[in-house]
Amino acid sequence: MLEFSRDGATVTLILLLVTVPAAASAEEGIFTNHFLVELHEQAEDEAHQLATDHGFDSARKLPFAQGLFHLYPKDVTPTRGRRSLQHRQRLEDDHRVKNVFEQEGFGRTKRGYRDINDIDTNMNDPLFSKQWYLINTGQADGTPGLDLNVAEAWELGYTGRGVTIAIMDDGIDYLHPDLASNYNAEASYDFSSNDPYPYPRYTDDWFNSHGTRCAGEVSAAANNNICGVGVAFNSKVAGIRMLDQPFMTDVIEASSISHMPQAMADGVNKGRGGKGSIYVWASGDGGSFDDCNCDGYASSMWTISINSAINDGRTALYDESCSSTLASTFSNGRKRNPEAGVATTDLYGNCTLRHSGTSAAAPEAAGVFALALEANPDLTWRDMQHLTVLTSKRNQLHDEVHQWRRNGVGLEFNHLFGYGVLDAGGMVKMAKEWKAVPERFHCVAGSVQEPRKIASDGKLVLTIDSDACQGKDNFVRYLEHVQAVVTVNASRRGDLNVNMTSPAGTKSILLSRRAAGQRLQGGLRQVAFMTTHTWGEDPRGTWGP
Ligand SMILES: *[C@@H]1O[C@H](CO)[C@@H](O)[C@H](O)[C@H]1NC(C)=O
Ligand SMILES: *[C@@H]1O[C@H](CO)[C@@H](O)[C@H](O)[C@H]1NC(C)=O
Ligand SMILES: CC(=O)N[C@H]1CO[C@H](CO)[C@@H](O)[C@@H]1O
Ligand SMILES: [Ca+2]
Ligand SMILES: [Ca+2]
Repeated sequence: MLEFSRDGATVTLILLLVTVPAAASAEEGIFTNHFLVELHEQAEDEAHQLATDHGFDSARKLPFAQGLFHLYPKDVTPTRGRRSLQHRQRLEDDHRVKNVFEQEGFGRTKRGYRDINDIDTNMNDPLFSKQWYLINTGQADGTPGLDLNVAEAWELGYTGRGVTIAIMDDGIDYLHPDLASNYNAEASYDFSSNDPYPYPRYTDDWFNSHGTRCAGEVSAAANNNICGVGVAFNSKVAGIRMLDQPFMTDVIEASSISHMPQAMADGVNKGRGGKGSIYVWASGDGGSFDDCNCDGYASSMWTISINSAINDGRTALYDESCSSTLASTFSNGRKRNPEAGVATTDLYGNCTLRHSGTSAAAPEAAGVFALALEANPDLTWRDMQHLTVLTSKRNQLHDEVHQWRRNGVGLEFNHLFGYGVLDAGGMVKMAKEWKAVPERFHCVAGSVQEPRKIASDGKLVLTIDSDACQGKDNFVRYLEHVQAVVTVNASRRGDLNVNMTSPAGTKSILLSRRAAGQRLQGGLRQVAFMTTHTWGEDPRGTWGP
């Protein structure tokens, strides 16, 4: 079955199964000026008038956000920079407009190549200027402007106050002078040794430094002359020690995940007084031969799965790609520049410049979400995903394999980076005004149950016509997540490639052919593959390969 969810939804299936390797293409996507504009009035005719007045072709109302419209450009000639700046300015000056959110992110050049010293928050922390992922001025051979845009959120007064982020990892050095003041002991626990003190176990090689490094990215204190500054430097951080054992047991994993709230789906529904715990997951470090849709946590609807980019906008060599990734943050640089890593706190009161991996990227996202939660504590786990989809940006991210595309409601996405790099400033601004999305519905869109054979050319095409449960209580008007539940008999599952195209024409690669899978014998039984690419689309119509 293929399932979607949102104002209802779960559809089912399509599948194109191929045993032929996919050829990589390295085409450049087209850059056009698309804007999300928030109007004071909800009226659609006013939005169309606005579009016409400013030389856009049309405006489309986004079904899941009040007063938000997508303005489409008239021509599709690739353009960059200047024109978009003028457009933005003119839109911002229009009395009908409340807010402008530029999709590609080049609007941020407006901010200019701001000198780190210009920022009001004049940090005295010695590693602050090396934290290019916070403010990228081109340090360590990086691309200026390619960062989390935290400065804008900080300037608006959001620093994570009142929000606790739990790091589920190998423990936290909670005595670290840059972490101690932000440590939330009550929310912390050690599931590896069953006590309330998740201090990392000592090894000669400092192997258990990971959680401490992640904690600093989120919550390292600001302006204390120690190490650097966390994304949400006034947030609290809790340690959940669970990763330091020879093997992970289901019990440890389930109880760690549900610490404070309950097991993951449960936590999503019941955590934070019903608003839902927000789980951030790293897409994985398996590299291009792995597919993160095969990681049950990354591909879960309940987690926000985050991939990583390096400091010049390229993919990291260890990045996996998949259709369930929602957005991206940053890990280290690819060049051997000793300062291109992620600067953060390290074990025993030390600092490091060398943290890396997609698991270095996920905590940055958690920090950005903490800023958004401070701006609007009422955000549900679904609101957070909507905000991520709407405000993340392509910026200068570059994927040599997969093109950037637009889905049926005009949102730009990429198979590896999701909807792009998180933009903390954009996120807190939208969060502040955000009205909770309506109730979530779940609809089984249809299914193909009788066994079908993959043809001799290695392909099988399945289609499903769906009414998205129209006429029923669970009618899905627009999509959030879509899941395809697939069962395939095969001798090697690594040979399988499953693609799916939505009625609006958005293509998702649900499973790519993987070298890593070559070893894997057997097929797939009831595996749920998820895509986020069709976010906001009307699910009615034909789902195909
Ligand atoms: C699936 O999509 C990918 C990326 O567009 C493409 O390379 C591959 O050929 C597709 N597979 C099939 C069977 O069409
Ligand atoms: C697929 O594999 C399962 C388990 O090996 C087997 O029971 C089933 O009969 C197979 N189905 C087909 C259509 O070959
Ligand atoms: C590698 C490194 O910097 N180690 C230092 C960590 O902190 C301890 C205690 O402050 C120092 O003694 C180490 O030299
Ligand atoms: Ca302990
Ligand atoms: Ca500090």
